[in-house]
Amino acid sequence: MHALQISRTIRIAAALAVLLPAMGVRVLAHDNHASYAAGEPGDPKKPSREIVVEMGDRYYRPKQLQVKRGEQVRFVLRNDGYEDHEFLLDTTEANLKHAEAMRKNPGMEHGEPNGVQLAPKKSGEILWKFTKTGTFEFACLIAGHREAGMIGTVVVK
Ligand SMILES: [Cu+2]
Repeated sequence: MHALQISRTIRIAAALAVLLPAMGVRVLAHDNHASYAAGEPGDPKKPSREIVVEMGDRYYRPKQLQVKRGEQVRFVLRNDGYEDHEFLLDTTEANLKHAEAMRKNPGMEHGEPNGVQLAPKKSGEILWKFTKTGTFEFACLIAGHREAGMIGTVVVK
């Protein structure tokens, strides 16, 4: 493709990325979430196990978790760092794809039930039901953070 066409395509994609979510449409990096790889959003009426994950500047604690298939988990996330951080629960492939989309579109916001972004000293929750066995990943996809160690795993047995 011609360089001018490429830059035009990127501009159109960026404009759509801003407009479509406002209309309630999932686009770009989010269209691969039609069914969530790591399970499904939890049901607040059902019991859940609480797991507290502390987020600091470029780390999670704990960074390795084990759950049983079918288990519902209430993740309580606390950002104890001095920077914004996020927690996105997915497969490694999906997180890498998502990170790439964020590099192209800095400031991109997430509205997915499998993730939360937190300002310093804030906390948040995710209610998640693990319906599939396997190894999943939680990561912070703000540029450079995952690479610097903001990554952890959930093993579902
Ligand atoms: Cu981070």
